[in-house]
Amino acid sequence: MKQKVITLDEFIVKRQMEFEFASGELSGLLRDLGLASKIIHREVNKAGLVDILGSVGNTNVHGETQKKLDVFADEAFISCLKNSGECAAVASEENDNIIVFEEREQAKYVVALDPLDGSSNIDVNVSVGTIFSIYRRLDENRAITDDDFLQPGVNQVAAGYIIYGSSTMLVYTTGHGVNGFTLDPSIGEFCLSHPNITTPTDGNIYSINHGYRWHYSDGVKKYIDHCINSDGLREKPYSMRYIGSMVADIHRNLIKGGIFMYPRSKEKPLGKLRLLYECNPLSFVVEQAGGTAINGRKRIMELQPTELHQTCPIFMGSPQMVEMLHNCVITHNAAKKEG
Ligand code: AHM
Ligand code: MG
Repeated sequence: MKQKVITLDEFIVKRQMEFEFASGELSGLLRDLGLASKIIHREVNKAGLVDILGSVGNTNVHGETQKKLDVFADEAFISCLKNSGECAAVASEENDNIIVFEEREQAKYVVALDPLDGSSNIDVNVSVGTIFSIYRRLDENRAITDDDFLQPGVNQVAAGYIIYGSSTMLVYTTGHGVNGFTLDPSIGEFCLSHPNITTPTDGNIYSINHGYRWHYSDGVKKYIDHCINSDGLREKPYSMRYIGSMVADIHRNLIKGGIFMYPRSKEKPLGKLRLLYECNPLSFVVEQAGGTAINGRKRIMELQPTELHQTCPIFMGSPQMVEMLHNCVITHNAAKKEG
């Protein structure tokens, strides 16, 4: 007998009832993020038609002006969050400063997001994603400032990602495990497809931009040597998989087991990936699935952010693999240097 389909909205409401004193605001916010992602899904799936229907900045056959997809995604999420009523302000990769919704100043939550991560992959039909992180404001009676966003990742009340891949999936956590929903485009609903995701404790995949290999720290180089089995500690090397869309790389490793790495390098001494809306939310998901996320030495979610767009080195995934990387960093890097 077929199982009953559980939609994202049904699941969120069901989960809300499991928490004492839950007032439904967070549930509303999650549903609105789900709605915005369906709009992005529709546009991402039309991306290949841009050449036929009109290129960026031009007017298409319907008389609509084409926008770059990352700008479109940014505007769609901000508009959905503004209308939601539960979000007081947004920090986005696309905007230098936070956007405060004056008319929502009583709302309890703020959202940090990367509306379209890996957007350079759009033109070549490779998976991209959205990443979101939700915090409670420090004080609802005080004007919103950057400080409401500059909270360590352990304070996140919910976080997740949407992957626009061979199918579109939304994966999120509120700190009680991780659940994944696949969009059924025929009914326009996210349906529970991956309940209680747990990541394997060990894996066979390492994901890193090998092109920068000689620019990484000694500890990371040692770990790469281990991955390719030049230390002879394993029977065979790990498989290297690197899409260049963080969401897609993390999603694959979460399900199959593996480690994702974006270390510091000579060109990028503080790494590339953004703490607030890339590293923290994905660390929350990975940890809730039983994985680990560190900057080489410290837990990502315990880092105290000081700037909205700050970056950090990141290593995340199956706990045994991250532990081995950590050992390499501790042993081979100069004192206090992270990854
Ligand atoms: P973006 O936010 O500008 O799209 O950049 C983030 C992306 C990640 O998705 C991916 O892991 C990384 O940049 C790839 O960078 P690189 O090409 O340096 O390996
Ligand atoms: Mg990004």
